[in-house]
Amino acid sequence: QGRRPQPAAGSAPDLRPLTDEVVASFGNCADPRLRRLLTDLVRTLHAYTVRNDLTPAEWQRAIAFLTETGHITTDTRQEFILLSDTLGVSSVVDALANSRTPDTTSSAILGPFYVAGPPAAASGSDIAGGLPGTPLWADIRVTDRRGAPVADAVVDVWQSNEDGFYDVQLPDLDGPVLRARFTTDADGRLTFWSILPSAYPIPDDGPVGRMLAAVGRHPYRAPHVHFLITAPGHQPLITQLFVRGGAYLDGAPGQRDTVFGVKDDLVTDFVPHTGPTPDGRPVDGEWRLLA
Ligand code: MBD
Ligand code: FE
Repeated sequence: QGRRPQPAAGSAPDLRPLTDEVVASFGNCADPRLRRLLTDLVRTLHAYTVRNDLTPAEWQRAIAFLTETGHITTDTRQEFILLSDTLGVSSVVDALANSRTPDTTSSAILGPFYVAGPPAAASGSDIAGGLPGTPLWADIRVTDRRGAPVADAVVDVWQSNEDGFYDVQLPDLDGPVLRARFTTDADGRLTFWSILPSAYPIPDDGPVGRMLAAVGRHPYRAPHVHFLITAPGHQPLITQLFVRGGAYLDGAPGQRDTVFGVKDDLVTDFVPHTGPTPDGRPVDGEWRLLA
């Protein structure tokens, strides 16, 4: 017989003493935040396990799933960020951190495809690197909370190509494309040429894709362009702009953006435009993003 009282045959054991013992084992932790987080994690995980009467086979399967999620796959990503995104945890963390500042453009989640230190590009240049797609002219102003222009803000931009792939997913490309670093001018402005983003499936050939398939969910994100904006004396802003009228912007649960990333004020007019272009380039069916 062990230290714990044995339950009557057939009834669920009382596991509270075990949970309490694990929690008490954190008693010497010098970092109060870590102690609190571990304590609540253990209580939550134990309660989850008990409530669902988890079997050893199920727990082994969960561990195998998480192990695979942590493995580096072809494009040097592991899938924990995708798992966090597709379970909505990234959006919860984002909302907790960023939903309490009024009068600002909403933030959005970072996603797995940001690469730190993208190549510097001059305002007005083309970031599409010759990739096919519908031409997009972006004209963007960065302002502070009172609407005053922010000069010398550093604006990192990244997006997928027409088929929904980011450059890091395309081994045949040499060098970064569809990602760049701009600096705003005295009016807080930056402009660039690109291509119109389209709806696209998040990588679904790994464990997260299997999870989505198992619950009957699609892997698509609403079409978007990512921005990370930093300026001295200002909080950084990580955000995305979504193409108004694009796919997966609304619908029933499970039919919208698969990472729960869309916020209404980030849905932006990408305006079809014909006529002379700002730099005189001949284009057919150009679109404009005025943000
Ligand atoms: C993406 O392109 C993305 O932006 C997010 C948040 C998750 C998966 C793929
Ligand atoms: Fe993205």
